[in-house]
Amino acid sequence: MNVIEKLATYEDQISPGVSACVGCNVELTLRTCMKVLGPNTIFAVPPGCMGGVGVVGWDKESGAKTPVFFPLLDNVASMLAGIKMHYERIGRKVNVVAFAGDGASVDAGMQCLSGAAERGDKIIYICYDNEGYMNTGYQRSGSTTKGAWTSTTPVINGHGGKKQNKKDFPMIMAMHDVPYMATMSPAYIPDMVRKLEKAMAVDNGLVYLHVYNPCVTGWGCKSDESIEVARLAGVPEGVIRRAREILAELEGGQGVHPQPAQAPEEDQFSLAELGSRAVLDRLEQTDMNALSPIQALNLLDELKRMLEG
Ligand SMILES: Cc1ncc(C[n+]2csc(CCOP(=O)(O)OP(=O)(O)O)c2C)c(N)n1
Ligand code: SF4
Repeated sequence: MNVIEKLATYEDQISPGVSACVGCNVELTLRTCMKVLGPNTIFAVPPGCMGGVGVVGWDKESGAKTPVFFPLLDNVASMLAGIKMHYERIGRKVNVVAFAGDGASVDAGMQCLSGAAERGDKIIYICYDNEGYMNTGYQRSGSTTKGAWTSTTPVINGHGGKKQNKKDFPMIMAMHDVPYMATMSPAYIPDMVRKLEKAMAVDNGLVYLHVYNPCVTGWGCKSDESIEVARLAGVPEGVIRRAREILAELEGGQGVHPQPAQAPEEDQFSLAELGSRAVLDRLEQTDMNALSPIQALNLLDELKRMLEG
């Protein structure tokens, strides 16, 4: 059975009919994560889109089949750390999970998340990164990309946008020496499922999972482009290959072994480029003002022959 077939056998833990925008891939991510995490899970969703669309409940009815908390924007990790400690104390193994936006994670809740990571609290923290405070009107966050339009970083006639770089939060969390950190994308669901399974097996500290979730409404894409836009954020195959090698080395506990620097491909001249380089050298050596018309014509002919090889 492949990963997608296996996923289809898991029960949806989120109520049907939450009111996320049509095509919202954060909802897809949440449903996928909760399917894999399963019923033995307690989770928290702070204020933000997923809280706002009803996952934390409406009118005293729960929006999920497993217990769900609605913490503050800035105390998600510390609240869950307390819940996990309680279950550890009574000897019950349960997944304690955060599903929080980038505003709640990389900005407002960073202090308590950093503390939980450093203490080694055994929670799974999932940050859905839609690169802004979307639920309150698409304001910029520390995770918004440089140059991007948001309602607080307008772009007018091609100028403006966010001035600062995106905070590299997955790396910041990895530097906390957590036992497992991974990035995920709704465009690669089998990869997401494997990483969640790995996360559930960790029992010696905080797991941090960072999901890249384009926001169809805030980014102004069509609802049927949601996954395509997430896929466009991918990096070249060579980078992914090297990242896998580094990951395997880190997971093997041996540290990273830098590779000898390889000549960038641009340094490999093609024959045509060598020809044009010789042409450039020839032109540099020539004093154009000293040429008669016939000499100039002869030079043109010579350069043409050089380029033709
Ligand atoms: C301390 C605090 N400041 C502001 C708010 C108002 N607020 C509610 S939801 C939200 C946006 C959260 O953004 P993010 O965590 O990125 O989630 P998203 O809306 O993108 O899903 C804000 C600012 C709040 N609830 N608490
Ligand atoms: S605003 Fe964006 S993240 Fe929020 S529900 Fe709509 S599409 Fe999803």
